[in-house]
Amino acid sequence: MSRKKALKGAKGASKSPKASPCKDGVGKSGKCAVAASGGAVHPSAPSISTSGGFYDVAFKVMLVGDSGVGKTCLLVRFKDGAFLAGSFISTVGIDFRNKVLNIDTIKVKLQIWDTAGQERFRSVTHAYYRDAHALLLLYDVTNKGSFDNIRAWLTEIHEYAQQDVVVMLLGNKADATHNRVVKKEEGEKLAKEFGVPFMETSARSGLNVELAFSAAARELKHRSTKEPEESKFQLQDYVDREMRSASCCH
Ligand SMILES: Nc1nc2c(ncn2[C@@H]2O[C@H](COP(=O)(O)OP(=O)(O)O)[C@@H](O)[C@H]2O)c(=O)[nH]1
Ligand SMILES: [Mg+2]
Repeated sequence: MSRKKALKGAKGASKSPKASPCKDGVGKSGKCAVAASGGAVHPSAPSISTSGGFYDVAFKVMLVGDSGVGKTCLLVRFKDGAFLAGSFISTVGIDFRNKVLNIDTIKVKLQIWDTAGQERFRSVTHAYYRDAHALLLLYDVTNKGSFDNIRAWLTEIHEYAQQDVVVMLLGNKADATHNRVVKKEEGEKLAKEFGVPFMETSARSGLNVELAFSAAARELKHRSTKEPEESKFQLQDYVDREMRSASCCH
């Protein structure tokens, strides 16, 4: 029996954004038989490979935010568990990586799209918003400008993404205590104002990197499998609980 069949009875992500059906490994409902591997792709001609592992549901997650906030480093940390220091990893256009997470008994494949924040890539990025199930919006706690631009990013997301896209605000580079110019409370306040979950992360130390992606995956999985009578999964509550339990015991 295929992993897909194991999810028999799931309702489908009826509230999820409408992704194009399966053309790059993630279907409208988040479920698709094709597992694409990572690699640079051209917007109009995604490179497809079937070398990915088994999974039950798949979702598109996009990393967005100003250039230099650490989107690529966050993705590399999550995918490979490493930190790439220096500026030699600048993103050109759009790139993606896959990772399968075990959420409860379900295998959730995240197809994570790394974008370049530069103005010249914006029009390309916009086209991808529509298909995204989740957006991780980053700013850099050592760069006030990147924080100030979050409002503009949220406006843009509102304009181009699906209405029910999962959005999380991440204050990255939390390790850089000496250079910090944006307080954690400021991030919390802004997130509250826009009604999105928030956490600080560090691609350098690994702080909350797994949590950011797994919380998004959990929310998406919950949406795609829930029965109507099931209680709503509370993303921020989950994040707070996980952070409390991590800080209590390590
Ligand atoms: N201290 C610190 N530096 C980071 C972190 N994440 C990224 N950087 C650095 O910030 C710069 C930009 O990172 P990059 O991932 O290329 O940003 P992007 O343009 O958003 O993809 C690089 O020099 C990284 O080494 C982090 O969590 N902590
Ligand atoms: Mg980049």
